[in-house]
Amino acid sequence: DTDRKWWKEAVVYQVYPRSFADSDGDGVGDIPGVLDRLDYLDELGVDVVWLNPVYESPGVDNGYDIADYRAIDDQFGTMDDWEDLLAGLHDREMRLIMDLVVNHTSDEHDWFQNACESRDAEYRDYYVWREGRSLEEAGVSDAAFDPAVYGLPAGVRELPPNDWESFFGGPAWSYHEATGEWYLHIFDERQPDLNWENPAVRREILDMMEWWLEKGIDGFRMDVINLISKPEGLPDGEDPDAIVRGADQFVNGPRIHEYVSAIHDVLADYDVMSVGEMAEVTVEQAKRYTGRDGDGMSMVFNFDHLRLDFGPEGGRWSKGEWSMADLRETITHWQDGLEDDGWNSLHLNNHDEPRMVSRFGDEEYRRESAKLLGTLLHTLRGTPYMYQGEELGMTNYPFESLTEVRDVDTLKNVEAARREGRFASESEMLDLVRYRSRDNARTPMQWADEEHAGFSESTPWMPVNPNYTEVNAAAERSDPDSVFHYYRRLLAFRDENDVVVYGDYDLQTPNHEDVWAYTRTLDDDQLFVVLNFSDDETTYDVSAEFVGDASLELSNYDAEDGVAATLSLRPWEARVYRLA
Ligand code: TEU
Repeated sequence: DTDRKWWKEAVVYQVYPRSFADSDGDGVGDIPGVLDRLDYLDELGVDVVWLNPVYESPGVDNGYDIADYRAIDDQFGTMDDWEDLLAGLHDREMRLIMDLVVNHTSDEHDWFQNACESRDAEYRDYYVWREGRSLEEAGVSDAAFDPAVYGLPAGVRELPPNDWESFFGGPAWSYHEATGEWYLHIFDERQPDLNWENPAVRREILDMMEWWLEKGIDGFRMDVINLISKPEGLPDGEDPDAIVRGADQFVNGPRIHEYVSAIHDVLADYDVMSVGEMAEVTVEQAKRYTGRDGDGMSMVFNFDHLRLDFGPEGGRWSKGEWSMADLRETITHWQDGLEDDGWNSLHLNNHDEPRMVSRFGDEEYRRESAKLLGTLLHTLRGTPYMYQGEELGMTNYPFESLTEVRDVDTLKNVEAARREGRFASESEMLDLVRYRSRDNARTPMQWADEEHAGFSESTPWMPVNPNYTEVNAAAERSDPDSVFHYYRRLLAFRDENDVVVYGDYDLQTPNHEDVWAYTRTLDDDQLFVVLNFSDDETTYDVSAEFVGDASLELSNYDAEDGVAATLSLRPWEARVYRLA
C-alpha cells in the first residue's frame, strides 16, 4: 500500500554504541562518541538512528540485560549526554529510535532481586517461576540424568518444568536454590523472562514506553517482541526442527497480538515508528502485525534470508551451503507478500549477524560486492537498515582463538556444542566462530588509519580488524570511488525518487544462475535493476520490453546508458537504469 509515511521513506542507520566511538578513553564506545560523529551520519544521508541499548546494565549480553529502563548506563554516559544526542539528531533533521528489550530484564533489575527473596515476594510474579519435574515425570532415567547440564546443587535431583532451550545453548531454565523453584530465561540465565500474563508487568512496560516517548524519541526497535506471550501450562516443545527446542510454543504465542496491540495503543498518540524483531515470522503473520487491519507495528525484522546458510543439523551454530537463487527467492517472497498490505524492513546484517560483505559478497571483490549488496538493499521496496561500517565495506574479523571472543551467544553455544561433541577439531570450531559469531559485527568502527582505527585512545574492548589500515572512514571519504560515496548516492537516489520507495517490485530473472534483475514501477516511472551476484563475468539476455533507451542512474563500474539485448556483466557488477 502506498499511503505515505516518513518511516517508509527513511533509511535507518544502526549504531552499536559500544563499538562506534569512544570519547573518554576507556576502550568502550559511548554516547558522546556518537554525538561527535553526527556530521558523518548527516553527510552519509541517513534519516533515522537506531541506537542499541544504552540503559543501565551489567552488560552480560551487551545491554540486552536491562537493570533500569529509565537510566543510562554510566559506561555510555549520562542522561544529559543522551538528551544532547537526541537534540543533535533532531537539529540535523534526523530521528532516533530506541531499542526496547521487554521480553526479559537483567537479573540485577530491582524487580528480579526482589522476586528472589521468597516465593511470595512482591515482584515474584513479574517473572516465570515453576517447580521442577522429577526424573519420572520427565521420563528421564537415572543413568541419563546429568545434573551438570542444569548446574544443580549437590543433592538436588530434578529437571526443569519443560524441555525448552535457550538461544544461547543449554536449558531455558535455571534452578534457584533459595526458593527451590526454576525460572525461565529464553536467553542467558542472567536475563530472566518477564511474565507478560501479569497485568502489572504490562502496566510497568507501557508506562516506561510512554516515559521515553514523552522525551521526544521517534520510535522503538522491539527486541524479540514475538516471544513475550508464553502458552498456558508451558508445554514441552513438539517441533524437532524448531530453531531452538520449544520455539514452536513460545514464538508468536497465544496472546501476542493482544500484547502487541496494547503496545501500539501507546504509540498511536505519537508520530513514531516501530520495528518488531521476530525470531520466526511468516508473511501472513507479518501482515497481522503490520497490515492495515493489524496490530499497528510499522514493520518487522524477519530472518528467513539470514538462515539460508544454516547447516543440515539446523540452528545458527552450523554452516551450510546457500545460493543466490535461495536468497532471491526468499526476498522476492517477502517483496511480493507485503506488496499490497504491510511493509518490509530490508537488512542483511546487524549486531547479531556476521558482516554482509563476508557472508553474501566476496572479500576478493570487497568494494564491488559491498556496492552491489548496498544496491540491492536500497532499491528494494521497504525501509533499509544499514549497520555501522557497512557503508565502508567492513568485513568479518579473522579470529585466532576464543580468547578474542566476548559474545555470550558465541561462548555459550560453543560450550554446548563441545559438550555434545559437535566439533571434529578446534580448527573446525574456529572456522564456525569466524563465520557465524556476532562478534564479527562488534569490532570497533574503523574511522582512520590511526592507532585503534581512531575508535579510542586506549585498547578497545574488542580487537580492531587488521584491515583498518585501508578500510576506514577517512580513506573512504577521500576516495570518490569508495563504498561510502556510493552509499551516499544510493541514499540520495532513494530520497529523490518515490519509485524507489513506493514502486512495485517485479522479479525478471527467476532462474538465472548469477543475475538477479528486477523492475520497480510507479505510474510511468520504471527502474530496471541488474545485479551480477557472482565473481564471474556473465551475460544476461534481456527481455525485449526493456531493451533500448535508458539512463544509467547508478553503477559500481563504468557502464553506459541504454539497455542492450544482451548485457555483459563484470564480477559483482550492479546497474540501476531508469527506463525511458
Ligand atoms: O536477538 C534475538 C534473536 O533474534 C536471537 O534469536 C538471535 O538469533 C540470537 O540473539 C543470536 O543471534 C535479540 C538481540 O538482537 C540480541 O543481541 C540479544 O542477544 C537477544 O535478542 C536477547 O535480548
